[in-house]
Amino acid sequence: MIHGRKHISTQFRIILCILITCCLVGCGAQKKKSSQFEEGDGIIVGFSQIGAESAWRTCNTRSVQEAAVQRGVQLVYDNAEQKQENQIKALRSFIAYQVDVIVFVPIVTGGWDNVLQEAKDAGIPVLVTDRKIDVADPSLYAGFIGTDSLKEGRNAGLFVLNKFKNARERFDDTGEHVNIVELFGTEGSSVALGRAEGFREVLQTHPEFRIIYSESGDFLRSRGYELAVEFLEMHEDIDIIFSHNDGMTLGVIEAMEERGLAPGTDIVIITIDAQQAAIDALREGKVNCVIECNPKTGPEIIKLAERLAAGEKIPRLQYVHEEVFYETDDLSLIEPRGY
Ligand code: GYE
Repeated sequence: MIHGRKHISTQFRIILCILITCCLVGCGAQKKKSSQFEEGDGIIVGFSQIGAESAWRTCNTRSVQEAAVQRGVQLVYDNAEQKQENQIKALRSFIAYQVDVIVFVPIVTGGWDNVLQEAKDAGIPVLVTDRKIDVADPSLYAGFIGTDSLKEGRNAGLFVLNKFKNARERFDDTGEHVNIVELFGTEGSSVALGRAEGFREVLQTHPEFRIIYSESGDFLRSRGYELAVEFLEMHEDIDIIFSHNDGMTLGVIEAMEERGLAPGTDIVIITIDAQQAAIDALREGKVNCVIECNPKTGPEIIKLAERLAAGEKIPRLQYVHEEVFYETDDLSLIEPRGY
C-alpha cells in the first residue's frame, strides 16, 4: 500500500512539475522568440537530484534550476531524498514522459545498468553529473561533468605532508605516529571513494601517518557532530581530521568546542567544499585547509543538455575548475562564496 502511494506521489509530483514548467514557459512564450533562447528552445530536461543533504547540494540544485530558466529550458526536477530507488523511479518517469535529455546525480556508483539501458532504448541521451557511475557498457551515458574527487583527496594528502614535514624524523627516532581521523561521505558514492583513495595514495609511502578511525558521516552535519562526540571520546591523541565535506566539519567543530578543544590548533582540520561557513572557519583559524568542490555547474550542464538534444556529441569527461585554500594564504582575497 505504502509503496503504491509513494509511486503515485512521485508520478504526481512529476506531472505537477511538467504542468508548472510548461505554464512558466508558456507565460514566457513571447520572450522565447528573442534570439538569445533559440538554442534551448522548447527542450525538456529531466533532472534527478539526490536530495538536500548539504549546503553544497542546495546550491547545486539552484544552479541547475537558474541556468534552465535563463536558457528557456523546461526542467522536470525530482528530489530523490537520498534513495537510489527513488532516483530509478524518477528516471523511469522521465523516460515515460519522453523528455529530450536526462541529467542525473547518481547517489552511488552501481546499480544503473538496467534503467540506463531503458533510456538508451528510448533514444534519450543521459548526462551524468557530480558523481560518477560504474556501468558495464559505457555507451549507456553520453558524458560526465563534475568534480575530480581523486584530485581533492590527493590535495588533502599533500597538505598533510607539508604541514607535518618533520613527522618522519620523529617517527624514525621514536616510532611516534601522526594520527588521522577520516570522516567520509555517503558509502558507495564515487566522491567518497575518490577522496578516500586520493588521500591514501599520497600517504601510502609515508609510514609516519596512520588512519586510526574512518567512518561515514553521510555528508551530514548532524552525523559529523555525532561521530566527533564518539571519536573524541575514544581517542585522545588525534592530530588530524580529514572530513569529506564542510557540513560534517561544522559538526566536528561544534563537538570539539563543546569539549573545550580548539579546532585548527589542537587538531588540524582539512575539509572539502568551501562553502562560506568553512571559509569563515579558515579565517578564524578553526580549519587549516579548505579544498574547493564547485557546485555551480548549472550553466555548463544546461549547455551540454542542449547540445545532446541537438544530437551533438559531448566530451566524455569534464571536470570543473576548483581551487585549494590554505591557512597560509592571503585570506582577504577570497571572494564571497555565495552559499
Ligand atoms: O562534497 C557534499 C555533497 O557529491 C561533490 O555531496 C558532492 C558532495 C559534496 O553533499 O557536500
